[in-house]
Amino acid sequence: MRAAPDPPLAQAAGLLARSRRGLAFTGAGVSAESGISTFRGEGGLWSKYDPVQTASLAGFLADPAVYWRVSQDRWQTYRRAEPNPAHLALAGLEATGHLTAVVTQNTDGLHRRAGSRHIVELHGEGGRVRCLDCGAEEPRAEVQARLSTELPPLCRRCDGRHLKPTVVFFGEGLPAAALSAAIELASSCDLLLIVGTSLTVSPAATLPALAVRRGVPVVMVNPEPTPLDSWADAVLRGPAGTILPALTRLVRGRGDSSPVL
Ligand code: BJW
Ligand code: ZN
Repeated sequence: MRAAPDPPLAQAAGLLARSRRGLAFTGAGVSAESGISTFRGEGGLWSKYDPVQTASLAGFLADPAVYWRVSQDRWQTYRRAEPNPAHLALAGLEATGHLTAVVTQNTDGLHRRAGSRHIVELHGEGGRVRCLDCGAEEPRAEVQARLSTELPPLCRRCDGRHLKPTVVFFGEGLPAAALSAAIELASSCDLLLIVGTSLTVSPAATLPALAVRRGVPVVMVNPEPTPLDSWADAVLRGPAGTILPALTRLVRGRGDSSPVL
């Protein structure tokens, strides 16, 4: 006899099955099972490196080489990483019409590689580098290739030391178009699926309130407690790579263990 599904999982599946404008909001935890470390918590990037030096505009301007030393390795990890079952499940839920978009704080590009189509990248994307002095842009891959001999890398146009990936640091504004798209989506969704974020960084962390205050159902997927758990209609405590495929199977009305995609 097949075991009855876990009640929060079944509840979340029911909510998702009924939604027509579901929105996923993701953070570093969705990529943890792809081998990319999160920022906070045990084993997180900032248990090893100072966030002021490696993720703030002030720290970067003070000494770009410190940032690039850390970023050199992290970029290699991004390049080697593959989308995991959580990314694939979200792409599948979009393809079947249960989600309309993914708003992500991640800069690793894995949602796109998994097949999600409507993606809003709130904290920019890691694939390009821009000179803060003259505005010249080049692909990250080209800058990465010269890091072994040039640290910090220098701008090819103005020779300046302030080449910075187009990811958003503390103290920088978010890309205006992405922020307004995210606000619009969070203000019009009929379900919010929050996955793998500690909800500690603003303004991203304020987006769920736009759904919560309209009484829209919230499903939380995270192995650890978050500040919004008490507002969630279903809290699914566990790794996204296990929970989201299981959720997808239930949404599709197949309570078995066949592959999601
Ligand atoms: C799993 C899992 C598994 C693990 N499955 N889950 C004081 C009060 C309030 C705000 C401020 C303040 N002082 C300053 C601010 C503003 C500041 C801010 O919010 N600071 C707070 C931290 C205090 N914000 C900013 O500066 C933002 N800009 C801004 O406000 O601009 C104003 C402005 C306007 C005009 C001109 C100038 C300024 C910018 C924020 C940029 C954030 N950038 C970073 C670095 C990007 C670099 C890169 O990607 O390379 O973005 S910081 C870092 O945190 C990164 C992330 O996107 C972001 C969010 O983290 P996330 O995704 O939640 O990850 P974690 O590690 O925190 O959590 C992972 C979660 O996954 C955990 O819950 C785990 O349990 C879970 N998990 N395994 C599912 N298998
Ligand atoms: Zn330049």
